[in-house]
Amino acid sequence: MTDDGGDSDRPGSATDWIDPLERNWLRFSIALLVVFSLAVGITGFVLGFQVPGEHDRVDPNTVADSGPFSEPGIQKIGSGEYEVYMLAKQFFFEPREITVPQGATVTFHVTSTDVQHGLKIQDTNVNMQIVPGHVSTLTATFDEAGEYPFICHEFCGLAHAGMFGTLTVEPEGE
Ligand SMILES: [Cu+2]
Repeated sequence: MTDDGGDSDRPGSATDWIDPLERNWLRFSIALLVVFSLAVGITGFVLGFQVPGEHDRVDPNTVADSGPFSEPGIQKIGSGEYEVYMLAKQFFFEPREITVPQGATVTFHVTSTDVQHGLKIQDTNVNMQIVPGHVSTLTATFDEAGEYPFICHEFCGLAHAGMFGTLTVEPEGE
């Protein structure tokens, strides 16, 4: 057997034998990784964009029996600030009608008592998965009066299509 360790066709530098096109694609790929890592890092830790929180763990079998989820609905917690505790279950939201005044900042706490659901409130940043055992939390501000339909966007069974509701933002001064 011959020893091919001293291949005389290869120049000395470790990268010289890489095709220039391939080398440029490698550089491009590494640059993309750096850009994406920075984008994720900056949006997540500097701008505070976070996926819906999963910090609150609950028992889906008992969550509706006591605590805030036993009386789902909206509560005022400060000037212009509201909190909504909402249950998603086959096949409706509780509450399915929510009314807030214009300019209200609303924090939604949503959990499921059965299977996985979703909550998407049209024209807002509220779009989350509702996983049994977790409380999903997200805050939105409603500056424009009108009706904001919300739907379950995670197929949850036969009557999934009927799982919707409405958030109404009442104009100021009414
Ligand atoms: Cu559904």
